[in-house]
Amino acid sequence: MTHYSAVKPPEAADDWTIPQEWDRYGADEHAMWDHLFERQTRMLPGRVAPAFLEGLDILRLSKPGIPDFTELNARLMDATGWQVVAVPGLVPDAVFFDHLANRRFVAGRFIRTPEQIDYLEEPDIFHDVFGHVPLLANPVFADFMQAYGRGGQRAGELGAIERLARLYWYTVEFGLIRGAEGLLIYGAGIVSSFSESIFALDDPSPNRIAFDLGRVMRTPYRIDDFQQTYFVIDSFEDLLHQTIESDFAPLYRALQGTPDIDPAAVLDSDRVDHRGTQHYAHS
Ligand code: HBI
Ligand code: FE
Repeated sequence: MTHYSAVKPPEAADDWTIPQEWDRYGADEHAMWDHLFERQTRMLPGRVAPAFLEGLDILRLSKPGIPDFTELNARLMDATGWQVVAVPGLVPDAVFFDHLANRRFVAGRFIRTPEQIDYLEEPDIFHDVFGHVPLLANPVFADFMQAYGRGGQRAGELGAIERLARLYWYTVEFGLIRGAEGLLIYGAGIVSSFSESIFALDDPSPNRIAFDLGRVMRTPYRIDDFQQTYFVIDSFEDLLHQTIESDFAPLYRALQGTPDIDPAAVLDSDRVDHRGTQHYAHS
């Protein structure tokens, strides 16, 4: 859950969107995109879900540098009916969910500076577009994201936004998936980060535990460092079925009053791929 007192900037529309103004990016900004793109695409093969690499093709656009949303959207619309829209920064939950429910993904239009290359607080266009858009070209994942938006609209009424935000965090942002020869990454927060792409898969420190919806909804997360636990899905179909095709209201009720689970903990009921040493978190 995002805690901030957001005031809509006057240049934004009622739905918080702003024009991308692609012509206004400078050469240094395009060069930053190219550098990040090259660094990630060199490292990701063999570490990322094949669906991500398939989706990456739609980001290889005719102009160099930062993708022009007009061009990107033509391809994304063809693939799955999704669109990318520019926003000034974090938007209120209800606005965010409304866009997702209508197959629009909100993206920051600014790009990080050299000083922010490996850590920034607000999502920039590299995280939002490189990290999130490739999987939006996958039909199953695209449906999951829309269903998440619809679930968000209902969670607001049920006072369960934080539970749903945990689901997003441990899947869309920091999810792992079982591949034929081992675990792979797919979460946007991992695939857009050089260091976490390695840490999440190779480091002995974090736990890697099979995804379980109720378990995830009881697990708080940290936003300012590597995760202490990653959750592993079997497939995007399985994620879609475990989440969307069920009504969350009974689950929210069942979870009411249950204590949160320490983000570093492993439970007896967990299906464990790797029990983390947690040496990173304690160092
Ligand atoms: N706004 N721009 C933007 N990007 C996000 O990922 C985002 C947001 N607002 C709210 C939000 N995410 C989350 O709090 C929801 O998933 C709960
Ligand atoms: Fe993100």
